Parts: sequence; C-alpha cells; structure tokens
Amino acid sequence: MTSNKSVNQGVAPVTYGDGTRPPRGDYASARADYTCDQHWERYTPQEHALYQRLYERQAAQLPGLACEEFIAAVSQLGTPQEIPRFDVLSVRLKQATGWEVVAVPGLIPEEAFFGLLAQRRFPVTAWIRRPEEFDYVVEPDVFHDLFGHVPLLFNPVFADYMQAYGAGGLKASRLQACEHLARLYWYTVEFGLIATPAGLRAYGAGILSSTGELRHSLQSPAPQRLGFDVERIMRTQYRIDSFQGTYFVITGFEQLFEATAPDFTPLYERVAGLGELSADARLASDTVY
Ligand code: HBI
Ligand code: FE
Repeated sequence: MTSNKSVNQGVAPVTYGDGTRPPRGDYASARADYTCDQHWERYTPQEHALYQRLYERQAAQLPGLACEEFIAAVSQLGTPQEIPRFDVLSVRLKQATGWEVVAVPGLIPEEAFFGLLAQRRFPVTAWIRRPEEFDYVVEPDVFHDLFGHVPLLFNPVFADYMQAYGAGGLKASRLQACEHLARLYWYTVEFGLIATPAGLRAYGAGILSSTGELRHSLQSPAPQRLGFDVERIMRTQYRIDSFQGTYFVITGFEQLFEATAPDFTPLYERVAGLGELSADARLASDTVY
C-alpha cells in the first residue's frame, strides 16, 4: 500500500501579489483541487486558546459596527473555546444554504478558488497565525476565514452571490479578467460596507476579522466611502497589507447578487478601455457617503 505521500506530489504553493513573501502552509499534502485535510487533532491547546482570544476580542467589538446579518450568524461557528471542526460546521452550513467548508493549505490559485466557490465549497486555511501575529497577519489564516467569511455564508442571498461570483470567476479566467474580478471580491466580500437605517455597517470579512480596521473603516476620516459601482470597483487598485483608502457601500446584499447576474464580458471590455484608478482616487461621478 503506497502512502498518499508518495502518490500525491502535492500542488504548487501560492503567495500574494509580487511573491516576495514566502508561501505559508503545507502544500505538499494538498490534493489536485488544492483541498487538504484539516487534521483537527494536530491543533495544540495554545492554538485553540489563540483562536478563542481572537474570537472573543472581535465578538466584543461587533455591536454597532458589524451588520446585523453577520451578528445573527456568528454563533453558528459553535463554541469559541476551540477551533471548529470543519466537518461538523459543514453539516450546519449545508442545511442552511448548501455550502460547506473545505480545508486548504493557504492561498490557492484563482482558478482553483473560483472553482470551489462555484461548487459552494468555501476554502478555509487550516493553519492559525503565530501569537506574535495576534493583531495582524497578511495571509488569510483559519481565524480570518472562519470568523470573517463563514457567518455570512449562512445568509441565503449572500451565499447565492458567493456562488455566482465563483461561476463568474471561472468565465473570467478564460478572459484573463481575474484582476478585475479580484477587485470586485476585495471591495465587497473582503472590505465591503453596507448602508442601514442605523448608519454604515461592515460586512467584509477582512474588516470583520481585523481588530483595527473594523473601527477604522467606519469611523476614521482618512478613507473615503463611495457608492457601490461594479465598473468603478473593477478599475480601482487595492492594498493587501494596509488599511484601505476607499471602501465601497452597498444598499443590500441583493445589490451584490444582481451585479453578478449579467455576463461580465462587455463590462471587462469597457473596464479594460478605461484607465486604472489608485486606491484613493476620486471621480466626479462618485457617490460619496
Ligand atoms: N485563496 N485560500 C484562499 N483564500 C482566498 O481568499 C483567496 C485565495 N486565492 C485568490 C483569492 N482569494 C483572491 O485573488 C480572489 O479575489 C480570487
Ligand atoms: Fe478573505
């Protein structure tokens, strides 16, 4: 019986952006679709305790800053005292919106990422940050993916948007429009704000899982907050290792789903013809919040 180690050569590691940062995670044991086993039994008591501290600090900040849909769903993650077992969490999630959580070794190529989203399988990084990265880690770790992304996958409209985004992404990869689509993901799923009768609230996972950016995105005078506009977003660069210069505001999750309904091909062609915009650019046509 050959061990899967010898048969499975693993997959190529993936890093962010310019690739100057070393890859993080065990890509050698990942399958061809980049999924791997969570190995829940390998987490140490210190790692469970780190997860609990991250969870409790963020959960305390949510009222008045996170959107109600997120606050209502975050308890679906289960007890904060230990890193959730993905298979147990997936049973609950599948019942709610047909999604499941699958383990990945870290960042995965966009094609693989879109493919998993299109199948309603959300990739969650299996490793957790080091204690010295408590306040900030550049790459998504298990806390960012679980606490930031999974609660809204319990929301039917948002869950449908995420699947539509994945399906759109598969088409985009054939059109080499991944960068434009990555910007749409970045300015909605990762760093999106939503307008509510009580004021602006955060729904983006990158904001909700970050101790500093949750307040910054909603209360700091430094960034600008502009009305959601797919074409404007696809032209706008973003920053992977600092707070955003611009946040885009939706009026409801239906707006996201409707935005991904049409075929993006003509949109990509229009955007390709227009100039790129810096992360803090301002246009006269912008709706400013
Ligand atoms: N891989 N594991 C993981 N998690 C992500 O959020 C992720 C990724 N690869 C690519 C990516 N996000 C973004 O470029 C998306 O916009 C495609
Ligand atoms: Fe993320």
